[in-house]
Amino acid sequence: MGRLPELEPPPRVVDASLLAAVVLLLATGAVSLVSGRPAGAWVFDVHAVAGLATVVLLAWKLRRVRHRLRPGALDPTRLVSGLLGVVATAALATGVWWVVGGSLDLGPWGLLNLHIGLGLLVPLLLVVHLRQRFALPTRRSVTDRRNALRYAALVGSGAVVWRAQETANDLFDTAGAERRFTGSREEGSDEGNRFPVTSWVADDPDPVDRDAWSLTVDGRVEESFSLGADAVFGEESGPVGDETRPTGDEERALLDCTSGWYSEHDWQGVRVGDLLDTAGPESGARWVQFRSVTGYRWSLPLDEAGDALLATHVDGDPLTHGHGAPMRLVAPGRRGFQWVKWVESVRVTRRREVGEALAVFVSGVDG
Ligand SMILES: Nc1nc2c(c(=O)[nH]1)N[C@H]1C(S)=C(S)[C@@H](COP(=O)(O)O)O[C@H]1N2
Ligand SMILES: [Mo]
Repeated sequence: MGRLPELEPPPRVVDASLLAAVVLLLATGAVSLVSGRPAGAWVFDVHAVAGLATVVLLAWKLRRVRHRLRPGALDPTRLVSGLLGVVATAALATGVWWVVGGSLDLGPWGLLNLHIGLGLLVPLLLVVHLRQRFALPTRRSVTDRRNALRYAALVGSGAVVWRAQETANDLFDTAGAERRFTGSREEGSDEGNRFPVTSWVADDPDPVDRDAWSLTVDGRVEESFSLGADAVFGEESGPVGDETRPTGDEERALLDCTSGWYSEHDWQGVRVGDLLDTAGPESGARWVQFRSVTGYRWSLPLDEAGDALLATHVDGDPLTHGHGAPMRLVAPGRRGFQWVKWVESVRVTRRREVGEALAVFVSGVDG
């Protein structure tokens, strides 16, 4: 470790920095889950550099307190602290592991989901830990110029390691090298339905009977209407899975799932803008909500919704059930969880429904 101890700020400053780092990591982590456009790439960079700086902070902290965490010395308070140390270490390790190309098969979840889960556990344990042990840093240590310099060095080395990692990943051509700025890796682009099926939580409906299905457009519109399978797929349409081509529109778009993969395709279907033009939104209408047969739903701002597509086909092949047949939302620039599958309703609203964020998490749980 050599000169590292000289870099080490006083204990309470380290502790306060860890708290600040956790807040920053949680905030950037949360925002990163809904960022899918390159303009938001900095959020991922801040998350990564803060994570690397936290590795050093946590190492200092654990070295300082390790004597309190000996098995013989444990009481309930220290147990929480010890658990927090383990969970925080695991959260950092899984993040780093992902970046260098690691992966993990946990049934429906993967390494990135584990990283997110561990990251969400940290604040829960931290709240308990802080109630037991919180102490503010002294005023002097906060204004001490040496501490400011130590910080610059810490964040600076985080940034350097972050850059070096990109070079190393490229050099050794690891799975980590093909990451998008969101951290996601490519899977099955331009290969029709051959990309991962991701229905998180419990959304797993029976195949939707296309002939009994219809798409309803209603809400704050001049004229509501429904389209049956005939109108969407054409009169001579057979069962789902045939080669009938859609008569409508095409859009190239990239689906980027927060579990760590992305896939880019040409999607065919019905432009949402055309549906909205037909229905005629009332003045004051601002959102469009897309709802699945399962209750899963998400809203897009009215203007943006016009450019979205309700896809029936991918790369010319009819969507499979797993990918949302007969119809799924294609929302360019939005993260995968907003691409609602098995859509049966398009509703124009004035306000966004508060419960939809919750529905995304619990939809399908009741069967
Ligand atoms: N109804 C419904 N739509 C859904 C989901 C779901 O669980 N239920 N999962 C979402 C998530 S998290 C992603 S990444 C994409 C995945 O689409 P795919 O299964 O076609 O790859 O669908 C989204 N749409
Ligand atoms: Mo996802």
